[in-house]
Amino acid sequence: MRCFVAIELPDDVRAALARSQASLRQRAPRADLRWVDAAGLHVTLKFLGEVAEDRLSALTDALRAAVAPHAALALAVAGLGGFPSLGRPRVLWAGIPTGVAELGRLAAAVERALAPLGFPPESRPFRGHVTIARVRSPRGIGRIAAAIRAGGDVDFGRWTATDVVLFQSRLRPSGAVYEPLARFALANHS
Ligand code: 2AM
Repeated sequence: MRCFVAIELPDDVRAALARSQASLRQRAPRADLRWVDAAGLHVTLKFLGEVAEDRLSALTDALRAAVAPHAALALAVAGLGGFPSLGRPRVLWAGIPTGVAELGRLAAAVERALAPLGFPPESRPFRGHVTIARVRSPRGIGRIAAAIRAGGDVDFGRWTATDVVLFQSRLRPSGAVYEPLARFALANHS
């Protein structure tokens, strides 16, 4: 099964992001984007790819141990941008301006714990973000970029993340559907 490790967003943050997606879509109706369904918006910590079912218990044990020493995370989502750039984006994202260092340490701990299980570390540095759309082709992207630039630094809200989730990603013709397989509590000290 195809899996990844992520932090879920609370309903109000997902709703604020969904409003922003709808407004961008309205301003650039011809843009060739695949919008991430609001229910599936998340902060990826580590993409695992294919995981054999008989490796799941080793994986969950390693994740539980890696996550447990880290404190609950005060996070915020604000601002929109594009990877690799807003001028020529492949992905549109919402940023994480608060809790970046802690989130990076958590992602690094997850990577270290999973490397011995055969999940290779990323070559690129971790940049916490919420993917809101994937670009299919550059058609109409200029208007999206202009709308994002004109919109300024939109605030989508803040919350304290108390756990990390192992998700299964099922690829459907209508887009990926994400199902939580296991949750790992962050420590409740601050
Ligand atoms: P993203 O948010 O940066 O796009 C589930 O597919 C999650 O895993 C996505 O949110 C995606 O992160 C992340 N991911 C990282 N590498 C991936 C890859 N090679 N294929 C699919 N998803 C990947």
